[in-house]
Amino acid sequence: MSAASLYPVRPEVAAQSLTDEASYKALYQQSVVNPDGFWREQAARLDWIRAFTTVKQTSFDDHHVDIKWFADGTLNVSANCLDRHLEERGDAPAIIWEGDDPSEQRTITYRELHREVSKFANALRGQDVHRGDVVTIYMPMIPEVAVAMLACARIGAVHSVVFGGFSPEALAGRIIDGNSKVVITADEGLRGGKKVPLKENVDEALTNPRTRCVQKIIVVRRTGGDIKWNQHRDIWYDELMHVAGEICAPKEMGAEEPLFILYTSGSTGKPKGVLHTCAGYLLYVSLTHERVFDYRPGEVFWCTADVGWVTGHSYIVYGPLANGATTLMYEGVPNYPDVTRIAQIIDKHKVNILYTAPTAIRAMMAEGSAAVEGADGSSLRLLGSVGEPINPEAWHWYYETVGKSRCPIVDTWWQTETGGILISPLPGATALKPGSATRPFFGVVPGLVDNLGNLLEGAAEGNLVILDSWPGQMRSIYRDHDRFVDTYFKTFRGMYFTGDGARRDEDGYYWITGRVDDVLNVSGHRMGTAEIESAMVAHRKVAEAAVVGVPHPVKGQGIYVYVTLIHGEEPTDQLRQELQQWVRKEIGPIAVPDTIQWTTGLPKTRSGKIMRRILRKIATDDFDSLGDLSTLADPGVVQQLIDTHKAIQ
Ligand code: 6R9
Repeated sequence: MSAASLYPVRPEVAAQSLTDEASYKALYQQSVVNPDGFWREQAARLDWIRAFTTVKQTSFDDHHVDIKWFADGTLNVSANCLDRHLEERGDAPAIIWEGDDPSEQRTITYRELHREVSKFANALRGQDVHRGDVVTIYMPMIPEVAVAMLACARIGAVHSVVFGGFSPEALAGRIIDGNSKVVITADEGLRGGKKVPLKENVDEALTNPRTRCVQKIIVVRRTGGDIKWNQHRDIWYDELMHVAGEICAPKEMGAEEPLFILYTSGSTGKPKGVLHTCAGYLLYVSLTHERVFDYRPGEVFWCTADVGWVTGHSYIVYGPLANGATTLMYEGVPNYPDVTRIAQIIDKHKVNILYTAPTAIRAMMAEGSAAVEGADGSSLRLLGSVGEPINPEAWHWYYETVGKSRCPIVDTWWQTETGGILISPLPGATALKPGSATRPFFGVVPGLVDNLGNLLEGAAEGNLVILDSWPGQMRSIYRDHDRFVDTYFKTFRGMYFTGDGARRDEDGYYWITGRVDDVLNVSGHRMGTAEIESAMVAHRKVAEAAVVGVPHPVKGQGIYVYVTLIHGEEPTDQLRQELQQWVRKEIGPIAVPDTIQWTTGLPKTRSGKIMRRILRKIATDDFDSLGDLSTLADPGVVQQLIDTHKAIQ
C-alpha cells in the first residue's frame, strides 16, 4: 500500500468529531465482546414506552433462524422521529424540499411535520387502516412521501414503498404480495422536467384481477395534471387532510412488530419483501446516521437517493429524523436543468453532508469540472458514497473537485437486508483508502469464507459473510421465512451470506469486489439477471434469453442480453426496440437492456445449464480465456456468438 493512497484523519477533523481512533477501537471491542451491554446502553437514545428487559435473542442456526432485539420493549417510531423533538427543536427544519424546478422549494419544521403526520394518520384510520395492515406507497420525491411513511408508523400500519420508476406490472406484483388495502400515490411525478404518470400507472396496475385487495387510492395533487377518477375508489389527499383531526396518539408498538417491507432483487425468483421491524431498525439507523456522518445538530444532511430504495428509507427519513436532523429531499435528477444542479443545491441550502452514489459521481465527472463551475461549496464538511464499489478514479475526483480536498469521504457498504451501514470509515477515526469501505461499524462482525465455507484469516479474499446479528438486520422475507433462511443462511451454515465478494488487506480494511451471485448493479440499482430474463421470455417472440452484466463507464454495470427467437421470427432492429420497450413495461426503465445480441443458441452444459461465465467473457471481448469448452453440449455455438458479438460492436 503506497503512502499516496492513504488519507490519514486530519487532526482538526479528529478533534471535532464524535468518534476518534481510540474511542472507535474501545467501543468496537465492547460492542463485539459484550453486545448485550453495548446495545443496552445505545438503546437509551430512543424513547421507549415500556422498557425492554432482554436485548439480543438471535440465532443464525439454519434449522432455526430467529432474530429478535429488545423483544419485550415497546415504542412508537413516529413519536421517536417527531414528538420528542418538539420541545427543543419544534421550529427547526425537519425537511428542506427542493423541487425538480429550481424555483420550487419548501421548508417543513418538526412541528409542521408532526401536525401533518398526525392528521394523515387519522385520515388513514378513517379509511379503515389498522395495525399490521400493509399500505403501498408509490410516490414522487415530495414531503408527503415522508408524511405517509411516518403516518403508517404512527398507527402501526406497515408501509411498502415502491420506487416511482417501476412499471404498473412491477407495482401490481408488490401490491399483491403485500395484500395491500390502500395505495398512496400522486397525480403525476416530476423528474428532469418530465411528467411521470403515477396515478395512471396505479390505475393500470389495478386492472390485474389479483389486486382486488385494494379498496382505496389516496392521491396527492402534485402537478394538477389530468387524470382518470373513480369516485368509489379514489380520494384526494388534500380533501382528507382538510377534515382530519390534528391529534393522534402514537400507537404503542412491540419492538419486533413490522415497520416496513421493501422489495429487493435476488439471484433467483421474484423480488423479495425484506421485512424490517420497529425498534432495532430505528436504533441502528439513528446510531449509524450520527456516527458515520458525524452529524452535529443544526447541520443540513443531503442524501440523494430515492425514498423507494433502502438508502432513502434509512438516511432520508428514519435515521435523520430520529436524530432531530435537517434532511434535504430533492425531487429531481442530478443533471437537470444542467450538470451544475447538485453544486447549486449545496450552495443554496448550505448543505454540510452530501451522501450520493458512484454512478452520480461518474456522471458529473464525465463533464470535467463543469459540475462545480461557479459554485462555492464551502458549506460541505463530509462526503458519502453508497450503492456500489467506488472506483479510485471517481473517489479522487469526488474528493478533490467536490470536496476541495477538505472533506473526508465515507464509503458506506450495506444492503436493503442490513437496514443500515455495516462497513464504513468514521470520519474522525479512520484513515481512508480510496476504494475501500474500510472497517466494520460497532457490533458488526464481518468474515471472509472460501467457497466451502472455511473462514479465512488475515489478509485474504473470499465471500463476505456476517457472523453475528446486529439490531438493523432484516427479520424475514414477508410471509416466506423459509426463503429467508434458504437465501441467507444455507450457503454458509450459521452465517449471514451477503452475496458480495470482498478482500481484506493487511490493515484489516475491507474492499468490496462486487456481487458473487447473479445480481446486477446498474446505476446503484439492484436487479436479478433472472428477473430480466423472465421478463424477456414473457414476450411471445422470445424463446430464450440470458442476461449478463458488462462494465459501463457511468452506470457501473450495463445490461447485455443474448436472445434466441421463436422459430420463424426475424431478428430486426424494430424487434430489438420492441423488446427494450417490453422490458420497460414489465419492470421499468432501469432494467432496459443496453445491448441485445441475437443468437440461434446459447452455450449450455450437457445437463442444460447456461454457461454464463462464457457469455460474460464474450460480452466483454475477452475471447482468449474462455476456459474449458469440452463440457458444452454444442461447442460450435461459441464461435458463432463471438462472430455476432464482433459484428454488432
Ligand atoms: C444500500 C444499498 C446492496 C448491494 C450490496 C453491494 C452493493 C452497496 C456498496 C456496495 C461496494 C459500497 N453496495 N454499497 N458495494 N461498496 N459502498 O445499496 O442497498 O440496493 O440492497 O444494494 O449494493 O453489492 O450487496 P441495495
